[in-house]
Amino acid sequence: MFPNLLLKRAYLTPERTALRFGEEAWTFQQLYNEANEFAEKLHAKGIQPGMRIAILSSSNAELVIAIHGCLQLGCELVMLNERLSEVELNYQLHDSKPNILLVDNYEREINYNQRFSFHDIHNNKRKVYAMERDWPKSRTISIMYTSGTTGSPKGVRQSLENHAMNATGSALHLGIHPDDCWLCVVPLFHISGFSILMRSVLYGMTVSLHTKFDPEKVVDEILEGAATRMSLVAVMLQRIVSVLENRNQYFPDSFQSILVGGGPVPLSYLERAIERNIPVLQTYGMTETASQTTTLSSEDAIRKLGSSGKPLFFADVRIDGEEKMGEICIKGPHVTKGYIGAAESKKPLLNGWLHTGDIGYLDEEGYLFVVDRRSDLIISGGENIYPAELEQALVKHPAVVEAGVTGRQDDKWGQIPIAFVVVKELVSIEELAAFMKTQIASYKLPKEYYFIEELPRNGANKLVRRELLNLI
Ligand code: S0N
Ligand code: AMP
Ligand code: MG
Ligand code: MG
Ligand code: MG
Repeated sequence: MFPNLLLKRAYLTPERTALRFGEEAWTFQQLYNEANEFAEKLHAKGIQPGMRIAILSSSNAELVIAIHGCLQLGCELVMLNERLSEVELNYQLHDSKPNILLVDNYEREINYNQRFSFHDIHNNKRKVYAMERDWPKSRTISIMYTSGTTGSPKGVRQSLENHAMNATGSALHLGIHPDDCWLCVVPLFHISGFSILMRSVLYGMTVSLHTKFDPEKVVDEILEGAATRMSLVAVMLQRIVSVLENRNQYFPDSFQSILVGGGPVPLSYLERAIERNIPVLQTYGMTETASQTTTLSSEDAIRKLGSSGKPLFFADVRIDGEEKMGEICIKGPHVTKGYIGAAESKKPLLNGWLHTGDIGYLDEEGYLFVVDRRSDLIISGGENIYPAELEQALVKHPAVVEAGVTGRQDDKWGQIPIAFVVVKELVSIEELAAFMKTQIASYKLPKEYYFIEELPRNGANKLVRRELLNLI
């Protein structure tokens, strides 16, 4: 058993600031009180411990209270990506079958038979529930969907042990200071953001939460000395560095570190960041590992530029294959125990190791270099796009017989998806694009379409996506 995280934290450091959002702030005691109230009101709606709750919300204080409220009641969370299309969200709801769906506002275009807004819950009466002082380590805290090579996203379970051991390994690596404040501009529905909330309750650390990523605001807050840590993807780092360059400013020495991950980080971004006194630490992590697995240390930041560092204390990494370079495999208490829904029977581990599909190598000193991503995965601005998902959506159009999608390098997003279609009747690009808009989140939409005679296939008749770009 582990302690009830927020209860324990509110007992240890009740007066410390837990959360800042806009002009408002909450101590850990206040956060606990509001979370407990939310839990009682949920309970009065008939929600019982052990139930599953899906949440669709942008990052705001109400979401943080709702997350902790659901956890206090003993429920598990399905964190929905608010950028997804209705079709994609319906798939995840159908797959996870939550007892209720919570939304931050009524305008959300998503229906569910048991749907409540945060407001509905706040307006409800209270009903006392049996608060648990200890939580089983194996308890599922969160479920996040991550796409697979087959095209259907899988719901990944992140247990209490996964989160707690990850946050502990992170702290052993980065160190913690009582005055630390972690700026959260990455989404709470991704593990990049959710892990910040977990670190906060385990460390007694303040989170400064922003709804929208605004690099100017981020720089202002850091120059005021109001935040000491942050998590970013490469695109966001680039925007922050550009602001500093334009204003000819530098990060203050009091700022501790930025974790940069979620996809490859161009060396030039890292160099420009260091130039602006930004302590950047490249990190390699994923949904299946409740965030970080390896992270560079500040003392190695320059000497090992481009490396994602060494495994955190409890984590282990090995390279599978005959050569120096091969598939990155991960072991440790932060690795998921498995999936839910349609993917429930899929075993995440092979002989105790998570096979990531990512390609990399460990140098002679044991530092990880991630060289290539898992098969065919396109990462645009830190968001994953699986070609198979777009291909399946494209062929749903009556004119499309076959489709192939691949990624192309892009200065703005890192990579962008490009679509190739074989059609049986005349159809315009505009029509295809409009159709795709009804199926797929806008950040995933193909940026270009090409009509081709046939898809490049190998001897086994399998689509060879990397040959698609040669066709244009
Ligand atoms: C980069 C972000 C902030 C861009 O969003 P922005 O600028 O706010 O855009 P919007 O105003 O919302 O939309 C404007 C138009 O741009 C399109 N768009 C938005 N995002 C993208 C995108 N990524 N790619 C392509 N287009 C995009 C919109 O669709 C809109 O277009 P129209 O008008 O046509 O609709 C935003 O994308 C963002 O927040 N990205 C980061 C997401 C993230 O956190 N990813 C990480 C996921 N991975 C993990 O969590 C595992 C790794 C991990 O844990 C980690 C990662 C990083 C750091 C630390 C860790 C850790 O281990 O702790
Ligand atoms: P997600 O599936 O959203 O959890 O994202 C995890 C994936 O992002 C990994 O499997 C990698 O493909 C990629 N990724 C994460 N960190 C890095 C990194 N430091 N360098 C390169 N790719 C990364
Ligand atoms: Mg994924
Ligand atoms: Mg996004
Ligand atoms: Mg069709």
